[in-house]
Amino acid sequence: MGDELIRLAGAVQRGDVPGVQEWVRRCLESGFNPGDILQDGLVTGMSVVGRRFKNDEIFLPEVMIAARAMNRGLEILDPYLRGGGVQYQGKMVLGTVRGDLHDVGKNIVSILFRGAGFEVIDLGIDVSEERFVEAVRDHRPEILGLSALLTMTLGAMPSTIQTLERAGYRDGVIVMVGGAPVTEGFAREIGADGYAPDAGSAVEKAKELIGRMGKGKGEGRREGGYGGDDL
Ligand code: B1M
Repeated sequence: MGDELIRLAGAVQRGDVPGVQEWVRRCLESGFNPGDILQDGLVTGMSVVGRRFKNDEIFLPEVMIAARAMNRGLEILDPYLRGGGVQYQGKMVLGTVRGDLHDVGKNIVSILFRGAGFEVIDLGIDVSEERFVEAVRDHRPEILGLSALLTMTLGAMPSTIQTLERAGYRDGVIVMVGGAPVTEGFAREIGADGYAPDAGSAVEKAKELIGRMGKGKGEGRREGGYGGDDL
């Protein structure tokens, strides 16, 4: 790994916003691949933060500061992760579920989906079941993406799916779930359509599901389409 990437990972660990911004720029100038800058610089730095937090070597404020620095770095990297001239793939409504404030992974998902040709409506963090359903009603996305980082907030995933069902919008949208505590088995159990362990494979999974379900690229909605009652 290049010295610049090590410096970048170090700046994330220190929560050094100007340092992160400078090293992302320097890495880009040195010709590093944006995907490697994301993975080997920013994500590697955040993994160390996670490990140190788990071992009680650092505390919440430091973690929060590191996450902020990581997000500032992502903002710079964002345009470079969007390939030029990619084909439109469809629309995604995305958010971190109710009660959960973690957004770093969700932001990476957002960036990589946009980079792959999706229009992403990012609802942010702590998104209630009702807000997700309203966004599905208003934007008619092919994909609804739910992110959760806490075991405690996993329950908001099935309740979002149930709220979607009750409102009559479930059949019209592919529900994808992800985040560190989420597993393939959990996704199946709660009736989600897809799961991916990381943002890159989530993009591939979404394309596969859209292809399989005959959605996206103007092909129309899944059979049954959107019904939809008022919330
Ligand atoms: Co929190 N936190 N945190 N935290 N935090 C974790 C998640 C934890 C594992 C740390 C630990 O104890 N070891 C633990 C959860 C334990 C559990 O429930 N299993 C934890 C805890 C306990 C808490 C608090 C409860 C702490 C407290 O208050 N005592 C609290 C909860 C607040 C709340 O949400 N209500 C809390 C708070 C915070 C901060 C605010 C300080 C900060 C978040 C700031 C922010 O996000 N802006 C924070 C952070 C940063 C972390 C760790 C250190 C790092 C998370 C991260 O950004 N990872 C985390 C420890 C860890 O993960 N090792 C931890 C990097 C990111 C790139 O990975 O988010 O996994 P990740 O995303 C990946 C994949 O999961 C996947 O793709 C992404 C990129 O490839 N993915 C998807 C994510 N969403 C997807 C959706 C998809 C598909 C893939 O489809 C739709």
